[in-house]
Amino acid sequence: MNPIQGLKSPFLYPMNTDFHLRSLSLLSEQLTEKGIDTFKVISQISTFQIAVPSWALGAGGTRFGRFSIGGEPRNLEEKLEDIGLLAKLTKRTDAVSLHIPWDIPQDAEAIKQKAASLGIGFDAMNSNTFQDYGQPLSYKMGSLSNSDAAVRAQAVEHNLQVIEIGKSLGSKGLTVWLADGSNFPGQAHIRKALQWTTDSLKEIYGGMPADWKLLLEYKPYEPNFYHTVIPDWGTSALICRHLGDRAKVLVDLGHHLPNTNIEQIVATLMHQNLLAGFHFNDSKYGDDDLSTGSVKPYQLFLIFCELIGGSAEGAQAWDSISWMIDASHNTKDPLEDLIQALEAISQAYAKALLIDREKLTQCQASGDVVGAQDVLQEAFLTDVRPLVREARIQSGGEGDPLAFYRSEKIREKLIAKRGKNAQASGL
Ligand SMILES: [Mn+2]
Repeated sequence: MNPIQGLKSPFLYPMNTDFHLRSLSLLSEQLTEKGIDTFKVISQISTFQIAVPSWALGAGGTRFGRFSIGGEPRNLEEKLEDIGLLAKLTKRTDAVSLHIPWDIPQDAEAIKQKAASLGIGFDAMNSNTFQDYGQPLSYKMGSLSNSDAAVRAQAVEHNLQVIEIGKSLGSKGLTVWLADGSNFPGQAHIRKALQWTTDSLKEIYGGMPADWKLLLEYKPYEPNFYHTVIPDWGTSALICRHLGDRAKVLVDLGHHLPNTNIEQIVATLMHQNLLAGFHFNDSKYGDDDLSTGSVKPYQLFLIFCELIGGSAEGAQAWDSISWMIDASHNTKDPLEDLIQALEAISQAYAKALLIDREKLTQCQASGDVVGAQDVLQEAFLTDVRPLVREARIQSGGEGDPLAFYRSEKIREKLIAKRGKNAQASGL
């Protein structure tokens, strides 16, 4: 019997319903034959939510220039409205990650209410000590690692303020990414810089409420090109060990040297219960901040293999991991790009859910290399789009969010409302 017979999807927007139901039906039959529960997979995809940062709604630009997209949000309220729209169409996001000082709420209670009315909560807060933004002392020579104790104190104080703002909004985490490092050999005392950073982070960690976590991001280079104080997951993990259980390592997919085995990093961190979460993006060379899944979808799939395996085997709880998109939009409409990214992440997750774990374990135990690769490929090559679509529809989202966005001319409407040269704060 067709396991999805009788299932009627309440499409909000006209699309090829018949095609969708036939695809879903066929896929469901194939999965049932493999012993996979289609409904369970759909419900797992449905509950998976990825936060969107407040800086992702406008055109990012590069150091060579910035090209306006038009109709970009002009303030925090409009950023929330854009994320609210994404939430409504995709049902894959339910939280915003705020960047301070770019998005300091003037009236925290009003912002909290506005977000709630749009179905949005507040994910981890992001502090910023990588630029001078009107504060008394400059971060040109570093912030938490600065050789001047007064600068370090100022940077610590900023982070403590970010925690206070986050508390007023209901956030439960602080993400710290440092640009600290040096451009030339001899410029910085490498050991002292690491110690100062650790000491500064201890003060920040001590200022967090007991139910908060600290997400410590690493990056090998840029904006500093000779040395970065927290260049890799290992250094981040070392510092976290000095801070406490609620400090964990944040993996930004673009923050690795080319060809780094990121799925191995994920597995290792989970093994130590040290994985804080993700900043999803994709890259060809470095911190390109391209749309997730646009360049290396197989890598993203392999990362989810480790995540699902690690959580199923009890290495680290799935719910303890934070999910966020961190991409920059230079050529695409940010909302269209975010729709694509949310879709790509959902697909990678869905494919990884289809892996025959038992068979994979057998292959690993018996040294069947060909078989192991085949197990992974079998899952990866499955077209899971009907599952992702059905999950979205069942949650009340659009069957085809991108088509809806385009046919409803949403960008044109935003330009009419906000103007052609509207610009988001901080970009
Ligand atoms: Mn990041």
